[in-house]
Amino acid sequence: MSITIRRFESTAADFDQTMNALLSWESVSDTGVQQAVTDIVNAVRSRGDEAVIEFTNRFDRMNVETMAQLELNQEQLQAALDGLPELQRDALLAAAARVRAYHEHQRQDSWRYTEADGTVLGQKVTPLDRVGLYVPGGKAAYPSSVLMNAIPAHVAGVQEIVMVVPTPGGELNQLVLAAAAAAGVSRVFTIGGAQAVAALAYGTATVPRVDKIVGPGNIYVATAKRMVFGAVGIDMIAGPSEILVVCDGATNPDWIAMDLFSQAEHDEDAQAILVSTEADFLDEVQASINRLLPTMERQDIIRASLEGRGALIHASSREDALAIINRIAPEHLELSVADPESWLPDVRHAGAIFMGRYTAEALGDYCAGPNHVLPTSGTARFSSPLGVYDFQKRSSLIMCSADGASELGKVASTLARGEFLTAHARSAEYRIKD
Ligand code: HSO
Ligand code: ZN
Repeated sequence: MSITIRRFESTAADFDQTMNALLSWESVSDTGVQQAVTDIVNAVRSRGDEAVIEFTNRFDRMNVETMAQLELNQEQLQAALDGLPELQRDALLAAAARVRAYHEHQRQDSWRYTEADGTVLGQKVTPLDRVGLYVPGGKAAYPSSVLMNAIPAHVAGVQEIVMVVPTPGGELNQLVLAAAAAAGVSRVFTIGGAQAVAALAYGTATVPRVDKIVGPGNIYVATAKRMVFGAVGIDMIAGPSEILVVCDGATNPDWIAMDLFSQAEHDEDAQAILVSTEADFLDEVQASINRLLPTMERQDIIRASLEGRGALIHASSREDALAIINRIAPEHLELSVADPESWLPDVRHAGAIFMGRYTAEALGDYCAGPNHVLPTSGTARFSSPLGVYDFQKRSSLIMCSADGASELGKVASTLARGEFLTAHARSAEYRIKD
């Protein structure tokens, strides 16, 4: 049975509206969820561990009495890593090493300079003290995401990384625990949902209060993260995953079909779009899709994603293709073209740019090195991949010389008097030399 993916022409009169409709994505905000999460967050905030235990027993079908039963120790994490089949352990460690090496390049250093009057100015960079990492349970528990979230924090110099992961029915995911060991996670609690987010945000007798919470989660987790934002920092709230492949028509159509599938298989709401200046090539990829889909384990999800939100777009020119890229501001952009370097200067908005026919997004998802936590739903217009910089903060440094204080004092005093702030003016004036 063939699959129907919408086809569009960049020259169509209504192409703008078509794109708007294609890209519109409403994150569902449900008042029932909102209320449930408020109740959970408040309960954890006021009753701490006791509430965490209650919710965990109820939602994750557990039967524990103490928080000690909901914490894993380092030996358990190491045992998970040691217990993996060798091939899997080697792959995990190879990925961790590549991701670490890439992120080392992102570390920002403190800097300072001296003004002519001897005043020293600068910026001091400090890692966050403690970070919480949310890892979903069940089918969306990706060990690769543990690496991608924990390694940049570790590289930034964060001293304590506290991971939470629900274990519905008590089932532990050994690969997730192994990834935690490989990434340098400090503590792991087997709790999840809004209760875990609240415990990290406010702290309980057992769960330490963190400074920032990162990591993906379901609607309850996302709602809880939004709710505790302010008390703690949070990362972005991710929308469904997307890929935009741009191809000049000379890549094997099976490769392109599978690249589209690789995003589509994440979830029914994921979006996979192919743009090409060659109309015949779109036909070839459509044929590959029809032939390959029945061979896919997740064919139902892929079909729903491609039929619901996918598209094959014929661009009349390279300029049109570039305009589409920048309009979409995709999370992942594959430039499957002969000379990706020549396209790059005109690509303004994309979370990650995969250059050339060999660079499958899947390689970036796991092990190329860059982070796979990327801005979704067009937010690449103003935001960046998760990185070391998300776990470092900056303090300004000002150290005035006597001469500097005297000169700056005159400027500050004049401006302060303009604002009728006399104490500011006099504080500055005390330091003016006669
Ligand atoms: N493509 C996903 C990341 C991922 N893929 C994890 C496989 N595992 C979002 O960027
Ligand atoms: Zn992926």
